[in-house]
Amino acid sequence: MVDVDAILEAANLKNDHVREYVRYWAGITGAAAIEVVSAGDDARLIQEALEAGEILPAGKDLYYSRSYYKDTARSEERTIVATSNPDDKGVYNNWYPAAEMKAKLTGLMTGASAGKTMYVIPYLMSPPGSPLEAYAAGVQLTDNRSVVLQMIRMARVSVEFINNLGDPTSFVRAVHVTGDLENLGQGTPDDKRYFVTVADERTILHFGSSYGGNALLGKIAHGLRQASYDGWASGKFLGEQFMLLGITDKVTGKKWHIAGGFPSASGKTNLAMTLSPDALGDRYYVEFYGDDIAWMWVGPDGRLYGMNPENGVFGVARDTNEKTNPTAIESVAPGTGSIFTNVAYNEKTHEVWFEGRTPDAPTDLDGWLDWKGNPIAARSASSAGEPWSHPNARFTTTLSNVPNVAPDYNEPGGVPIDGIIFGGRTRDREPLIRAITDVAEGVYDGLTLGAEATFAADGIDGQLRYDPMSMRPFMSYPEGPYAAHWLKIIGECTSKPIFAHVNWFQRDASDEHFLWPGYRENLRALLWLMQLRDGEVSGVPSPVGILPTKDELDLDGLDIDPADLDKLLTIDVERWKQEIGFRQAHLEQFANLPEEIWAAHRRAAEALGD
Ligand code: GTP
Ligand code: SPV
Ligand code: MN
Repeated sequence: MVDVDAILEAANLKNDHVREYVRYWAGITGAAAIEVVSAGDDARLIQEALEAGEILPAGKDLYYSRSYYKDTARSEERTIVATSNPDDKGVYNNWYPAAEMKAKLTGLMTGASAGKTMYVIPYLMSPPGSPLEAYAAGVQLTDNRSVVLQMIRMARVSVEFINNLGDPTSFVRAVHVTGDLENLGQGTPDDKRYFVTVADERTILHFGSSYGGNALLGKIAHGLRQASYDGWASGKFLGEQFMLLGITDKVTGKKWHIAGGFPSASGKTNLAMTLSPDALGDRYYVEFYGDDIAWMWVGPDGRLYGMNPENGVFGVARDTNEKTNPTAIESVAPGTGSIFTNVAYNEKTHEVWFEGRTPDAPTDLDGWLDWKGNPIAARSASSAGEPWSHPNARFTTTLSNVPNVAPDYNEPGGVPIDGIIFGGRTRDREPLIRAITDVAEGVYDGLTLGAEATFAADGIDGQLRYDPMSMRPFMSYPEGPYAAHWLKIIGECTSKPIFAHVNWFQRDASDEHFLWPGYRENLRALLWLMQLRDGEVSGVPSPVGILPTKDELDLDGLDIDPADLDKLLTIDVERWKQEIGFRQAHLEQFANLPEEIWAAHRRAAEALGD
């Protein structure tokens, strides 16, 4: 038997409630050893993981990890929100009774860490001193050392965050047990994986994965599912899958902050890390605050404030290169401690590669292994064209490695938000940008965000689906109350953010090319939005929002086909009429949707002439 108390005492873990929690789960999981970790343990843990072959060297202070080949993305069907109140059941939260799920997970976890070390990771999902700090503390238990290394990069990890809690019982209990990955029946009717957030008990129980999205519990389980539930239950804040960036106009000295929701693998990291297009670089400077999660609340001055609860970036690797995202390339440069997962790896040179890193794959195949660990050179003719890396391959790095991270990213007070944008992969219908000044219409737009699904979740790439506010996979409470909570929080602001819908992914129907060049050029649309907000441009009204005119959009230095630009700045009314019908059916699924949202829907339908 492990002497849990002696270990926790030696690690200076003082909080008795945390101790009791660790003792309880150590007993259930049957771990052979317990170790409390802090960020300062990283170098030693890296060394141990290298020696054990759990990670491989990928250059100076860079690492490579491979997850089991059936364990490479979030599983939406296996993800559950549980509470003791059946009224918490929504359309997307996959609700189950708490008692049933706790019994189920306790059963699955019993003895499942036998022979392994259980790491205790005390963490904080906010800058220290944040007004939301009370919702940010957590303790993840995990039996997987690679998960510890990723958590150290993604969250602030130290025992000090849980020793001096205002309420010593108020921390998220986040238990992760990897399970026997080769025998879990992933994707079969006999799937044994369960990823459960018991939201009204602030307890997270995840069994059966070591992939980041399922195993880094501070990130989406706490930072999104638990936080959005806490924000609603307390009435105090919004926890959303949003990026957060700052734009400074060096000429006027103005600084704006924009937050925005795009579904998984739809461009949040790329937008948050964006640089000015070259032609505008002398004037505008973009700062990175966050790329995946924002918690937002009303500040004492009546403005909406936001902060990134994370301490790192877990970004999509594919198509990341010096041209699309030089910031990301610098963030994972030698010396950064970054970890690459499920990309291709050269076991001789220790290089990594993924699709889009360079226009063509390396020509000398010597030493190259694909993401499953199979030699590329040994591929049969029929599999020669298969990708070298998994489409959801990722990199993990800390915020301090991001070259344009805002100097105040760690400030507890957060930053005032001037604009909220929604966007996703939409091949038709959605123009480059349409601005929305009415709050209910903005919330309605978020609720009807429709986009093509991506490889960030298992098995659904390319399907068109609604993804309200980009929260569909992370929704923790019913959609009607969710909409009402949004209206309440933004309604309390005396100075409100402007809303907009953006789309970088419209395609030409005949040859499929993207009409808009995307990436760094996206800043042009955001600048127009901020000018509209400040009354410097007025745009043109359309049935679904205000569109920029060609003259208002700063196109300096941009090479774009005039026909493409016309298409990007107009509304296809017939296509939108059809969309209104789809939206009607989408919204009808949600019980107790506030009347303001239905009114916004009717106004859109009327404006389109329906
Ligand atoms: P999650 O981490 O899953 O929440 O994803 P994300 O929203 O942060 O997406 P990310 O920025 O990582 O982008 C996902 C993919 O979209 C990457 O392969 C990008 O290269 C690609 N992408 C991002 N922005 C653009 C754009 O403006 N145009 C085009 N064509 N592709 C883009
Ligand atoms: C997403 O899928 O939206 C991510 C990556 O940000 S994961 O951590 O897998 O959720
Ligand atoms: Mn995400």
